[in-house]
Amino acid sequence: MLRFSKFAAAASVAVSVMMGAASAQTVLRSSDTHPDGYPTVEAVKHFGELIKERTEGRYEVEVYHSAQLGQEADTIEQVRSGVIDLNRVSMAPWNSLVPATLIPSLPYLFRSPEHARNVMSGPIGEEIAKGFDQHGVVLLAFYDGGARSFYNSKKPINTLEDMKGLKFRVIQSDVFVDMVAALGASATPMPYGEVYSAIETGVIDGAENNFPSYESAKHFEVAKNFSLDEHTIVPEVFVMSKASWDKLTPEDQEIFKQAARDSMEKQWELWDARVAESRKIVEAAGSQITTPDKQPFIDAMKPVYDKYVNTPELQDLVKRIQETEG
Ligand code: GTR
Repeated sequence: MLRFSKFAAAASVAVSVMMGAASAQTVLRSSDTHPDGYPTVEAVKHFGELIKERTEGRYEVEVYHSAQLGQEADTIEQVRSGVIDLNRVSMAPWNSLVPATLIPSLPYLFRSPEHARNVMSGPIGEEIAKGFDQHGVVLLAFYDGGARSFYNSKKPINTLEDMKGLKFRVIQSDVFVDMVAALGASATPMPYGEVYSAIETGVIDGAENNFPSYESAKHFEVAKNFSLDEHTIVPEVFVMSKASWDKLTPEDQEIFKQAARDSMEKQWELWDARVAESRKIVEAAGSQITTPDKQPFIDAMKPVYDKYVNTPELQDLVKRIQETEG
């Protein structure tokens, strides 16, 4: 199999290698910020195995995990411009580009991870996926991003009051900045890869994420107070560059779509197992998990909804999500 250095990877799109006389093999490059073994990385690898099998070896995928190709904001630009073929990132960094992605990023919108899965894998997910088309990518699948909660190095959070004055790193999205402000804390948008040292050196007091990220990025080593406020469930997105997509035959596009759907189910399975495993690891390492009453947090989010759910279309989308089972 063909392997690329980081530099070669950045310099070209898919590389075709002649395999024998008739068939060409194309290796598609995919980015992920998480380390090898993380559920999203494994789900994209599974997608790669499926397309390899279903195209009889004409396509395969090489996953560049651990942010080898850059931080999320950079890799989004790379996939949009066709420098890389595939990318798995959070939905939140798309908020300023694709307005409909703002809605699933809203705090306390989804009632549970199951609710989020039902919405994102159904007709509403398809509708939101269309919003990506005009930005140089095709949405292949939404994965489960789990519930995000706050953690910090200073003190346990038992009530909303405890949030006052703390400084949290957030994803580069205005909704996140406003959400943290509405809770009485302050937000510093920053790339994921810088969070550990920013907490360690006291530039920020903490961050917010799900158990698998808190564990795999080792943030638990520097921020032991984890409050299970579960303020938001942000779906993960798996996209393909439009430039690479357009090179596929309609038959291959169908194979890719189906493989992406199959990889979503695989990711759900891996996700559930990893959430439980990560929680065990951080608890064993001494993380203190508190469970604040969520109602005051939910009530505090009203200004965020007023600001972002500001058209009849978006209001209708929120309503339809709330009415979806789960
Ligand atoms: C994780 C997500 C990553 C990244 C990270 C972050 O939960 O899987 O794609 O967005 O959060 O907070 O930057």
